[in-house]
Amino acid sequence: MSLRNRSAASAPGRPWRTRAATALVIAAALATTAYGVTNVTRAQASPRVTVAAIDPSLVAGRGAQLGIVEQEAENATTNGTILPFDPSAYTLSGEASGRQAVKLTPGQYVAFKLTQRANAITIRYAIPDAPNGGGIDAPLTVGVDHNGRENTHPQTITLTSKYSWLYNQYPFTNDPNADLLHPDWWITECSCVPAFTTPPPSITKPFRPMHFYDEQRVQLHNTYQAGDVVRLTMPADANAAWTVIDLVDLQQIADPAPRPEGSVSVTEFGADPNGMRDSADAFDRAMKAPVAGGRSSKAIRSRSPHRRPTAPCTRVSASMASTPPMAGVITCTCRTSPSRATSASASTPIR
Ligand SMILES: [Ca+2]
Repeated sequence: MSLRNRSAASAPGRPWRTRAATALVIAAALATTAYGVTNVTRAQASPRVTVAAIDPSLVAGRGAQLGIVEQEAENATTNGTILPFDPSAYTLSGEASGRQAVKLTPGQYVAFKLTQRANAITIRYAIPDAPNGGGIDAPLTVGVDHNGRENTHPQTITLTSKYSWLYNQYPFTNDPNADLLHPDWWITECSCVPAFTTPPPSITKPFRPMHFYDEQRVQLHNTYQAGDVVRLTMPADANAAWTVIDLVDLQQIADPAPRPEGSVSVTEFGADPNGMRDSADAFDRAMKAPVAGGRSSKAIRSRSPHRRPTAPCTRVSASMASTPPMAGVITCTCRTSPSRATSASASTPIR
């Protein structure tokens, strides 16, 4: 805008300098907020849906349609700290979608306004590692602002860093206190080969922390509508020093699929329907059932009346559905003739 236009655009009695100064103050305030000041509530004027942190219009028609609405935490409402944009390696921002995230301390929250109905949420988060590696568990409260009431039906979930946090050089380690795994490798930190450098360079520990984020899926108490607000709060008495929220995926998940007649359920073999306990042995026991002439063999015969197995199942596999409530899927491959194999699957919800 030229000076002339600036003058013309100014309101009577309010020179453009004043307006410009006001704009600068507002811009400065926004910039301060955007680049991370704690205890400043960042209000979400309107929910901003993105795909991998970019405008959905830029990827329209590309990729699978998963029925997921994604919002970045840095665009949501929060009284935590918005981590500044930073693409640097080995930083929480650098590994975050959009290279930004929200850092909460105990008592702080980040809140996402729904743009369409949803009954489930996937949370991408990071929490600190244990001092000597191995991860920690920490709580996070998931509630919904609904019908004018804040944080209705809160449920406290357990986040974990047991499956995140790697350090050092390939093939990496979970030990933040480890020395260089390959001191005879050239590294960028000193632009040298430490083992062949005199005096030896000082290497900061933990060396190259990475792989900070994990995800957790949560089924909400109800189906909520556009305008309702999903609020993630770090409990005031949380044991972790901080919790970083990168993004959430909101979705309306279907009811559990009906259990196929004659199928087996992995829960009958001890699988944990909440996904909190290792259920691998239960899946193994369920998969062995067809070989032992169990009910899933009947299912295969009933589903394939013209492909009656002439021999027991020779190979089985199992998988979990990607959305809650998780469904265990058992797939058996049976030989129907010496030269031909067919497959059948038994799928059942395990909630
Ligand atoms: Ca993010």
